[in-house]
Amino acid sequence: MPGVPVSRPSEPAYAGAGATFAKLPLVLDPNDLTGVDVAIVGAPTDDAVSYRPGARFGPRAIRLADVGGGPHRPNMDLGVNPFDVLTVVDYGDAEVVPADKEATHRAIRAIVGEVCAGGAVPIVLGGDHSIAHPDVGAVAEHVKPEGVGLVHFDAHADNAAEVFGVRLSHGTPLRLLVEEGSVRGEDIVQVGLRGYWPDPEEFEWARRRGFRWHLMEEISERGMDAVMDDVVEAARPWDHMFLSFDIDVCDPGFAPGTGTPEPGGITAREALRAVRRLAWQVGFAGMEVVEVAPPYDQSEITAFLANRLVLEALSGLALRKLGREPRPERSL
Ligand SMILES: [Mn+2]
Repeated sequence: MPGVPVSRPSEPAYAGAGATFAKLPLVLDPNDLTGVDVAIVGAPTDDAVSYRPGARFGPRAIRLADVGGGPHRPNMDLGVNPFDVLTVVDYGDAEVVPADKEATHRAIRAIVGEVCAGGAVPIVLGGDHSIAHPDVGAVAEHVKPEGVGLVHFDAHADNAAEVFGVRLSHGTPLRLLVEEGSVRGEDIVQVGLRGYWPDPEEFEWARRRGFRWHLMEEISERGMDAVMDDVVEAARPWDHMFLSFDIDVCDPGFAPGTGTPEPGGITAREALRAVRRLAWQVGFAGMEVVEVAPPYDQSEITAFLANRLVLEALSGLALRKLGREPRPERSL
């Protein structure tokens, strides 16, 4: 097992000095990524938000939202313990520079690139959504000349040219990724959009570039499973998928701890099921969970949900690696 253990084996979740995800071993040296399947990486930055700050505290809160004592998590819906199947480590945080978005994004791009170069799949804990530009960009750079498609869960389309006149914002990462050629618009599928932002011109821009999106209204009409059928079908032909999960796609009742909440979103159950299914049926080359802002959280509701989204993703990837169907723990 690569890395340094951060706890004694019998410690419960609330004990111990180590604060890695699921008490996973800590790896800080890229040479120690050999043989690692998935590396958890923190991107603790919120300098690019347009409303309430606080997502810089997201990675720490997501790591600590844990009721188990370590990496033993048999998923009862899939019948797999991801940590038995995958070698997973916590690769620490990007070396962010407070108040310097450009330097912070360079650091995020570098650390995600290191994970990819080491042969591991990065799961990035945000951080505001501006980090999608460097983290998706790093994965896209790594898989070249193959392409990467993006499944993007969010209340907001994040496709604006600028927000309050600012180009490097948490509302612009998709525009930046498409314009620089990291992702083609036709390889982007968005889920859960709703509310009053962005403007029709931004949607028109996205339409012209072949973006597909499923409004929350469509989810209400057709149901989440039917919409996810379409998402899986759209993503399967891609060379690689990046799964971008903005926690504000969930209803603020399920995810109050976020900077720009938008009422009327998907439930925690729908979110967990969607991520589990995508990881299992499509697989991914990278993932991020962004916009968890602990200062607005209540009873760690949002942090726990984000933590479990990562566990569902790992469980789905593990089942995919085993190449078998789910074996749910049903009674007879
Ligand atoms: Mn977003």
